[in-house]
Amino acid sequence: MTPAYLGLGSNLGDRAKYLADAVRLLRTLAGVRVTAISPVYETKPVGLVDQPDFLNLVVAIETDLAPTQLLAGCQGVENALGRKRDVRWGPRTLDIDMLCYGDLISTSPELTLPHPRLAERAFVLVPLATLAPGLMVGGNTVSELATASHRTGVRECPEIRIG
Ligand code: X6L
Ligand code: MG
Ligand code: MG
Repeated sequence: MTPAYLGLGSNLGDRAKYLADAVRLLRTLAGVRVTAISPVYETKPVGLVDQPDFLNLVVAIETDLAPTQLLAGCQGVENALGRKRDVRWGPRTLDIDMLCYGDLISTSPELTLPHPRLAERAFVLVPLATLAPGLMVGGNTVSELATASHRTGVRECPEIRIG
C-alpha cells in the first residue's frame, strides 16, 4: 500500500455536495482506502481570477493502484460528477489532482509528481498541512510551505463537514 494525497476543488453549483459526493465515490474505488480528510476551505480563485470562489480540501489515501491507475480513477470520479473540460483553469464542478504518490518523483507529461504547482498554492498547502505537516516537497516541509504561502485567499469553513 502506498500513501498518497489528493487535492479536491469545486466552484460551480452545490460545491460542498460535489466534494462530499467525490469523497464517497473515492471510497468506492477498488484499491483505494481513504484514511483522512482535511477541513474544507473557501479559497479565492488563482490562475483565472474572474470566476467564483472555490471550496478546497485534501484527502489522504492508501492505495494498491499504480499512479496511472489512480489518475484514471480520479478522472472517472470527475466525469461522474459532471466535469467538463472547456475553459483552461476555468470553473468546474469537481477537480481532483494527485498531489503526491508516496515519495515518487515523476516528470512524465501525463502525470507530474509531486504536483508541479503544489509548493506555491495556499489552497492546497493549507489543507495538506493539516494532514501531513512534515511531508517533504522539493526540500521543504508542507508546514513550512504553508506558512510561506501566508494562507493568501484561504478561509476555513468549519460549518461544512465532509467525510
Ligand atoms: C500565473 C500563471 C499564475 C498561472 C498562476 C494558478 C494556473 C493556478 C493554474 C497560474 C495558475 C492554476 C483552483 C484555483 C484553479 C482551485 C483555487 C490552477 C488551476 N484551481 N483556485 N484555480 N482553487 N482557489 O482548486 O490551480 S485552476
Ligand atoms: Mg487543480
Ligand atoms: Mg486537475
